[in-house]
Amino acid sequence: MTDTEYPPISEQLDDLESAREEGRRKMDWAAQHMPILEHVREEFVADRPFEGERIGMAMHVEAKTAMLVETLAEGGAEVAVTGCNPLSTHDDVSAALDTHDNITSYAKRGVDDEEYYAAIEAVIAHEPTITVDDGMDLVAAIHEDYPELIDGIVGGAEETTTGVHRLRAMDADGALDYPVFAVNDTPMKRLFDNVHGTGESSLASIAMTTNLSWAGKNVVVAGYGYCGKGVAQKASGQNANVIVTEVEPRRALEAHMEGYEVMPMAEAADVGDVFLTTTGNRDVIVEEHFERMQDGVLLANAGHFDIEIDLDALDDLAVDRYEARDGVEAYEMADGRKLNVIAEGRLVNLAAPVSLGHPVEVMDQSFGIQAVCVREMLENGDAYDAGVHDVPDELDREIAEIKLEAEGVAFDSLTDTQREYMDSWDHGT
Ligand code: RBV
Repeated sequence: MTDTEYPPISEQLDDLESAREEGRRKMDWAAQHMPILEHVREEFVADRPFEGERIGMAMHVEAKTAMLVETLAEGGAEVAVTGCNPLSTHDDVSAALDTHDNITSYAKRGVDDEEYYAAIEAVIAHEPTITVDDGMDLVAAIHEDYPELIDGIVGGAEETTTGVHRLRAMDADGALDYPVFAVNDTPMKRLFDNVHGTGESSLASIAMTTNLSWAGKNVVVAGYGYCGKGVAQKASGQNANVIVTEVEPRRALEAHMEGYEVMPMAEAADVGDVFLTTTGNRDVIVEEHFERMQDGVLLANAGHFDIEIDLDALDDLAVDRYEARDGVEAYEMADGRKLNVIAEGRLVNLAAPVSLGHPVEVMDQSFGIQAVCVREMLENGDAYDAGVHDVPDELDREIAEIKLEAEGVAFDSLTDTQREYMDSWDHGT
């Protein structure tokens, strides 16, 4: 392994022993609710499929992610990991991971931009043969600054919608020089993590941060993709009145047909009590909207990057600004209205002080897919050209079947006659 200037977490904490203990306690809890990773881990411990490989990771370093990191390390890999958001790391978990012989963790909460990228460079200095990203920062840094490493990279896997979007743009430009699995897009990830995970954890984080109720509120959900659908569904389940904003006509219609009010943000700004962005795009809530909002509104973002709410414009409008509670910044307007921003407009389910990320069960699914994608890339890397690849359907099914078995849910299988019927085209009326 190469030495780097940026120190691992173990060299950055004062009370290392108690941090490690607490981190391990959090991981033990997560592990008890992650049957998929447990199953995959047993297989990896027996087969050691990653012997001699170096895996570089940039993810939200907390207890569930730690179980993925350990699972890969137990499969024989040397793993170097850092965060993918300056506020989502749990330092104690990072410290617990760093004790493992095969793992170096650089993740630390509250880093500034410079430290964030220095930690990414420290991971890259391990010269990974596989990358696992959440948001594509690792792939981007390797392509921009260390292209000489690309020849040695078998492939990668990407966790989130924003990362896959960036990768597809890069691929379309002919600029992506190794194969990457779009883990986000596979059913076992997208239909559960994006919908239920984002829905539950975003609302839980906002409720815990503010101690305010959902019932009776006008909740404006910007974007009706999988994340927006989950947020809308769960807010509705908490007795909020949900308003959806969209730019895509089919999605706007879908939201309308599913019983939500649909209107432009300029109108929603007048009536919303809580605003939650899930679009993945920038400038979703901007000055003209801030000017129309009611006193006391809550503003939060559940998209990967902190670009959806224009905080610079809000800051310019504000005559005063103060921390109203842990994780809540109040911006006071000239007319006395206060607009409350949660978690600095960063991914609210991971970046607020009380946030814990998605529930354990959904991350077990997402990370189960990650683990078998890494295995697939190493076993069959030659089959994948440079570019973005769908997760092979049999891997998605493999994870679904492990989960169903763990849940004790039995399901039917096709008879030979049914299979033959489905495969043929000559059965008419
Ligand atoms: N996510 N990770 C967690 N480790 O607690 N919670 C959510 C965690 C992932 C999720 O898969 C989503 O695609 C991504 O974070 C957004 O950065």
